[in-house]
Amino acid sequence: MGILKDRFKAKADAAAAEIKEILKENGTKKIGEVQLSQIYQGMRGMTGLVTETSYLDPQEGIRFRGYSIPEIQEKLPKAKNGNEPLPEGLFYLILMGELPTEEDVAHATSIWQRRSHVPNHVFAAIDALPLTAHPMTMFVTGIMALQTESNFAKRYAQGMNKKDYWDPVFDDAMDLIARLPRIGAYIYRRKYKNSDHIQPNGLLDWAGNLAHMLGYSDESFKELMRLYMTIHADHEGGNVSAHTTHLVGSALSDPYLCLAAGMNGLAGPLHGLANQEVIKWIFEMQKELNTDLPTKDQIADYVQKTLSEGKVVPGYGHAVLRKTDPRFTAQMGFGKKHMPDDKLVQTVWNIYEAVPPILQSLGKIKNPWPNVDAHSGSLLVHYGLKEYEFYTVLFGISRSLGVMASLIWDRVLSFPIERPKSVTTELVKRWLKGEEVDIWGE
Ligand code: AMX
Repeated sequence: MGILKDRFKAKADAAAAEIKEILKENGTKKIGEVQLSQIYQGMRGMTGLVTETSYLDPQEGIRFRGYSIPEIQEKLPKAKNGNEPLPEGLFYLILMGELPTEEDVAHATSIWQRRSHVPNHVFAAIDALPLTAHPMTMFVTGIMALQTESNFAKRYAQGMNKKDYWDPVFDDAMDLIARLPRIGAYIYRRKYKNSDHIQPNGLLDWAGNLAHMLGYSDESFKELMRLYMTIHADHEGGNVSAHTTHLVGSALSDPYLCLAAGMNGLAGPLHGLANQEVIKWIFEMQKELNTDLPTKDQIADYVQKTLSEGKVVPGYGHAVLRKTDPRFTAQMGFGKKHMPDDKLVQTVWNIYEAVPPILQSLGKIKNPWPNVDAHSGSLLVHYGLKEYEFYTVLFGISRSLGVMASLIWDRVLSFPIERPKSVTTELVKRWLKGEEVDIWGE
């Protein structure tokens, strides 16, 4: 652990000095204007955050420290005999800002293997919920129960120097990431497999072990988990799960409290829950049309029906992206390689042809193209993981990599408590009339 932490601190000190210099010279420069409509409409297009780990280009999609999805697929180390990137490598890349060696990735794997023990009271807390509880409710409960283990909370209570905050945050982040696969798999086996739990295999990589504990021994399912955990990890800082984790962290809430908060945001249907909504929507379409391979015309009619009922087409659209999500394309590549004849996967591809022109024709949707969630469920169903309510937990385990890496950076850079100004419509009306009002909160 020491090596990674020391290396990180050296990088962070250099970055902090550089930022200080940038701000000294340029701190008063304007980076944009805020229009009245933006504060009513989700602050879309308003730059308000610094997130070091990744940047989302509206046309190209996500870049992790400058590397696109095809690039990380090529450059990140793989498991022995595997072809997909190991999420340990992605974590190293976004945390450290440079590509890891095979050795760096093996080191991260061994840290997470060593730190993966989940105390019994966490399982007891999950068990206290009825089986009918949503898996995301169980997941957040598990994370909250695990908060008893927070190094940051303990050291803060003892009294610590501000300069040291990042150190226990780093440890908490590593502990949390190490333990989440066990918690996720426990929830899955409890809810869907009669609590027939599978003990971790201490020799497997992080995502491979998750696959094993879920109960899927197929090598290509392990590969899917590696790809899945890598591509869902981070999507710059403004999305609901990342922004929430960052916001809560700015109050110096410990990483467990922050991640639980972020995961509650991920559980919303416009964000991470969309992956379950996509498969639910396709299953309902198959049932209604009485076929497991609807034609493109049938799909088009079904989309029109969904829209006429005032619902969104799940898996399509994005607040920032304006092209097909490269995370969708990466999963399509996996499907073409491992299961090209799967009818559900083919249906996802047919939906990809049918939906964009319809959404485009409405004229109001800024991005008619598929996002990550349009594809993920179909690959899981192929291996037998049909219990779609569980899907967002998988997204959450992966997302922990990005939001925890960012939280470590937030603390090492001493970002202050986040507190944007808000106004009332009453104040806006008075401002529009030309009255002297404190609209800027200065
Ligand atoms: N189906 C139907 N209508 C859609 C739509 C879709 N897939 N995507 C956007 N719209 C509608 C919006 O609801 C909005 O309608 P309104 O003006 O009547 O309120 C209008 O088009 C304009 O929206 P927008 O500016 O294009 O999108 P946004 O930035 O407000 O929202 C998102 C982005 C993702 C919430 C939206 O596209 C959506 O609801 N998609 C479906 C849910 C989904 O797939 N979410 C997952 C996103 C990825 C992730 O976080 N995991």
